[in-house]
Amino acid sequence: MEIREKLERICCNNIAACTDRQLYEGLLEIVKEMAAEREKQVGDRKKKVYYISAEFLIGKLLSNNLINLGIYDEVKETLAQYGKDLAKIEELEPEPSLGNGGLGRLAACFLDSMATLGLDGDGIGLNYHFGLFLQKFENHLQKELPNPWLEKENWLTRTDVTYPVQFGGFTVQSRMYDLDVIGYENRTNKLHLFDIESVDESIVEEGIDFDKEDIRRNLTLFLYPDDSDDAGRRLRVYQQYFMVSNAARFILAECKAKGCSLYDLPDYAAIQINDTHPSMVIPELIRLLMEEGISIHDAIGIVSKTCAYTNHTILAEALERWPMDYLNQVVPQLMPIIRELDTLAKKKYPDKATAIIDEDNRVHMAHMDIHYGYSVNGVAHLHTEILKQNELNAFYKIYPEKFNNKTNGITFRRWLMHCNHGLSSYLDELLGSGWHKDAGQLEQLLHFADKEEVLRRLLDIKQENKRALADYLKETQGVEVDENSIFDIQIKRLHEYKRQQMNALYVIHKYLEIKKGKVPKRPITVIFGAKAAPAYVIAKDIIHLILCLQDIINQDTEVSPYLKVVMVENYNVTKAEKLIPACDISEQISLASKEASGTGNMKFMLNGALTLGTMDGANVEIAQLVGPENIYIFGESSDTVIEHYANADYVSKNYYEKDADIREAMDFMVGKEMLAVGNRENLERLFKELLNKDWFMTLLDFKSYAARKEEAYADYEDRMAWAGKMLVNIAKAGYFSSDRTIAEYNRDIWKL
Ligand code: 26V
Repeated sequence: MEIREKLERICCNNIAACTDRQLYEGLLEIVKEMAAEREKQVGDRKKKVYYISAEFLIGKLLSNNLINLGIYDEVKETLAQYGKDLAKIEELEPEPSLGNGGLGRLAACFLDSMATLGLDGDGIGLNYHFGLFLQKFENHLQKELPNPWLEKENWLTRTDVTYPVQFGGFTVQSRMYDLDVIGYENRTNKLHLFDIESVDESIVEEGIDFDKEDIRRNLTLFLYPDDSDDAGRRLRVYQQYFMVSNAARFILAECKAKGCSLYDLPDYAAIQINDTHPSMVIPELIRLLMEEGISIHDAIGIVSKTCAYTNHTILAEALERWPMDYLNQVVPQLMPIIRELDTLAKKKYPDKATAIIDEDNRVHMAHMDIHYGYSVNGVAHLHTEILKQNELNAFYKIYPEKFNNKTNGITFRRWLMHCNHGLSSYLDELLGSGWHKDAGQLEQLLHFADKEEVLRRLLDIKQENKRALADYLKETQGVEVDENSIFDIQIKRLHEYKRQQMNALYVIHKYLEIKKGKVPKRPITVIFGAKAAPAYVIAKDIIHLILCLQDIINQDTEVSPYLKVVMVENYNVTKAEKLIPACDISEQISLASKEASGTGNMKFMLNGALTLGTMDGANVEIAQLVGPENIYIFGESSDTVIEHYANADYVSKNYYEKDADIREAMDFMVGKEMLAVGNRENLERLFKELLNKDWFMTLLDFKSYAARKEEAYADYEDRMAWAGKMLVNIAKAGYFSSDRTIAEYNRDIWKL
C-alpha cells in the first residue's frame, strides 16, 4: 500500500482535517505495522546477541523510524500536500530519556547498528516510567522534576511474557514490553523492556522524591534513583536483579525454543553486559541452569562462555561494589553462588586486587564479570590501554586474551541524516547515498578539499543551522544570540572530570578582558547544556556559576555584543540534535585519562565542528585521523596526569598563586559582582574546592586551554581555511560509525 493510502486510512480519508496529534498517533500505528511486516520477512537465526543494559537513551523515535523504513521523504511530502508539517508533528512526541548520558545513548546507537547490519540482536532493559529528571532553572539553581514519557499511545507493545521474580521475602510479577528497533533498510529487532504491573506513579512526592522502600510500587518508577542514601542504593540492586532475572529467563526460553540443550548455550546466545549494572546475570544464569539439573561446575563453564563485559569508566566512584548485607537482603538466593565464584577465583588467584568479595565484605561486580566472562573491552584505544596497564592490570596479567578494545561509535542515521538535513542532502549530492550504510565512503569528500564552491556550501549549511538554533534559543529560552558569532559548545553530563568549570573560568577571563577594552574580533557565544546528578553538590555549584555568568554577561551592554553565555535548560537527546549541527567549536576538555571515550566528540566532528580537546578518550583517535592542523589539542597527557595522581604532587593553589590570569578569574567567582547575583554558599564552596583540591586539575590545564582556544578563534577568521578543516573532519568521521563498532563486536566477541 502506498503511504498516502495508509495515511488516508488512519485519517478517515481526510488528512487535512486531522489534528497533528491524530497524525502522530496514526504514524505510530503505520510504523508499528510496517516494522512487524519486516520482522516476519527476516526470522530468527541460531545465535543471537542479547545486549543487557540498565539504560537505553533512545530519544524520540518517529523520524528515525521513518528514515530507517525509507519513507521519511514520502511521508513528509504527502503531509505537506495537505498543509501538514512533519516537524510540528514530531514535536508532540515525548522524549524517552531512559538513560543518563553516553552509556545509554551508546546502547541505543548499537541497537540501530545491529539491526542495520542485519544481526539478530535484541536489547534488554527496564521500562522506567520516568526517565532522567526534567531540569528546570530557578534562582540560578537546578531543580529536578519528574519526566514521564508513557502516553496512552506509545511505541511499546505489551507482550504475554511474564515471570515471577523472587526477592528476599517477597515476589513480584514482571511483564515484558517490546519496542521495535528498525534497522536502516534492513531487519527489525526488539528492545525488551521489563516492568511490573504494581508500579504506582502516585507515590511521587515533591520534585522527584518518593518512598524508596516501597519496592512493589517503585521498582520501575525511575531511572537510577538518587543513590546518595542507603535506600536509594538498595533500590538500585532491586532494579538490577529484576532486570537480569527477567533477561536470563527470557534468553533461556528463546534458546530452548530453538532446540538448544543448555549445555550448548554459548552457540545460541552471546550476552553483552553493558557496564556492571547487569552483572548479576552471571550468578542468576548459573542459578537457573542449576535448577535445570546442571551441576554448578558445568553451569559456571557454560555461563563463562556466554557472557562478555564492557567497561565504560575508570572513575573509582562509578565502579560498583555492593555490600554483602544488601545482597543478602535483596537476593539471598544468589549469595551461595557468588560466594562459590569468589572462593574458586581466590583459590586460583590469591591476589587481593582480583578478589570478588573484598575484605570489607563488598562484592566487586566488575571482578565477577572479568573472572566469569570471556571478553573484557574498553571503549576507546586509550581507555583500553589504561585498563590493561593500570586499573585492571592485575586481571590483564591473568587473562590477557580476554582484553580487547572496541572504540565507540554513533549511528549516522540519527546524528547526520536525521539531525542535519542540509548537510546530509549535500553529501548525497556530492557522493551519492552509499555513505548511509558504508560510512567509510565519506572519505571521498577529500577529493573536494580544494573546491571553493564545496567549501562555501559547507559554510552556508553551517550558517543555516546556526540561524535555526538561534531562532530556537530565542523561542524556548528567550535568549538572543548573534548567528554570526562563533558557536562554542559544551554539552554533556555535568561532572568535575569533564571540566565545565574550566570553560566557565575562561568565560570569566574573557569577560574581564573585554571589560578592560580588549574586544574579540568576532563575537563569541558560549553554550552549555548539562544535568547534574541530584545529589552531586559541586556539579550543582558549577551549574550555579554558569547561570550567574549568563545573567551578568548577557545583561552587561558593554560586553554582550562580544560575548554571550547560554545554559540550555533540560539538555537531552532532542536538544543535542539541534545544537550539534550548529556548532563551530566542540569542547571535549576532560582531564586526560578520565573520559573513557566520549561520543559527543564524534557527533560534532561528523557535523563539521572542530574539536578543542585534550588527548583523552576517543579524542586521541580523532586527532590521529584528522591530523594536528584540523583539531585543537591542549593540556597535559594522560601519562603525566596518572603520574601526578601516583605521586600526589599536584597542588592547585600553586597555580592560583603563580598566575595572575588564573587568580583574577578565580577571585571573580567570589567577588562583589557575582555575589550580587548568586549565592555565597555555592560560589564559595566551588572556589574553595578549586583552590584547595581541584581533583581534576582544572588549573593545571587552564593556560594551555585558553591559549589554544584563542588560536581556534583566530583561525576561524580565515573562512575558507576553516571550511577546509570542517571538510576533513566530516570526511574522516566515517571511522566513528557505530556500524563499524558493531561489526567489530561481532567479529571479535559475538561471532554471529
Ligand atoms: C557513573 C557515576 C555514577 C556514580 C557517580 C559518579 C559517576 C560518574 C561517572 C559514571 C559513568 C558511568 C558510565 C558511563 O556513562 N560511561 C560513559 O560511557 C560512554 C560510552 O562508552 C563513554 O563515551 C563515556 O566516556 C563514559 O563516561
